[in-house]
Amino acid sequence: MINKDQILADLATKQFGKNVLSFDTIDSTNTYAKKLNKAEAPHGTIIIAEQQTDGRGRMHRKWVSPKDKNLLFSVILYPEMDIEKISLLPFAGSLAVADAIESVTELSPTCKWPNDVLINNKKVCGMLLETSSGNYGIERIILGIGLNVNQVEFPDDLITKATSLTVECGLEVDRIRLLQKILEELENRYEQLSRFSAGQLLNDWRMKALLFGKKITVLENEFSFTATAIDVADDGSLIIETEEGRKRNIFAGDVSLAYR
Ligand code: BT5
Repeated sequence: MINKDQILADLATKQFGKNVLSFDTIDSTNTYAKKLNKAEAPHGTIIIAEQQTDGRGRMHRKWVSPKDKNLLFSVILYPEMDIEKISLLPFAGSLAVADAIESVTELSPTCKWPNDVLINNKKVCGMLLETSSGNYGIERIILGIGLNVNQVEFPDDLITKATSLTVECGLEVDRIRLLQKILEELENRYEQLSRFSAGQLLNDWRMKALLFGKKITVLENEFSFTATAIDVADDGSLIIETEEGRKRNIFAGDVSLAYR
């Protein structure tokens, strides 16, 4: 089981990952994180598990992952930034994961709006951000990350759309080193977002995004339509052009999206 000492050895962060709660089996690292107060789980705390019995995706979807193979963790954040920047945290997250993969392996991942990481057009990582509000707006964010690392077999319904690092590079990947790198990249991106204008982060994300100019299928309220992805706006929404030539912005909480 991945433990705290392994993670802390050589971890080059200030806060991220310095407090670790690690489990063999848990329902969901995000669900567990929600039950903790700030004293138990300060900013940068991570909850990590080898297996989840109720791993969650967005919009009540499931995240499935075999035991001992992948990375399943949540980072607890008490963000001191305004709401506009908070809504860009998925970009910080996916960029951090993509950069970490690139530096630990020879692979070249891409980012899919809003918060997936793909390799060869298959999903290798997904993120679930959950917020809780206090008297002064958003108080806490739980950033849940599921990354397929050393998984070789996939259930039938995922075979065509999911992959792992080991499938793509043919080697077993050191999960500890990768986790440390993700935490380091994530802390750097988090600081970049809180200190500087969001443009820098979005520009870096654009460089890793394959989407622009591509035809996509947008599923909105059970209604699907075809459009072309144009760009990501400063608020993190996706600018699309419909087949009728109308430009509009779509928001991550409202839609699902597939490449065509
Ligand atoms: C996500 O949702 O991609 C968010 C996944 C977040 C998982 C982490 S694990 C640690 C933390 N604790 C949790 O309980 N969750 C977080 P979404 O975009 O809705 O994608 C979900 C869809 O991805 C599913 O409906 C499947 O089609 C697909 N999927 C499920 N498991 C997968 C896997 N291991 N690899 C690739 N795709 C998967």
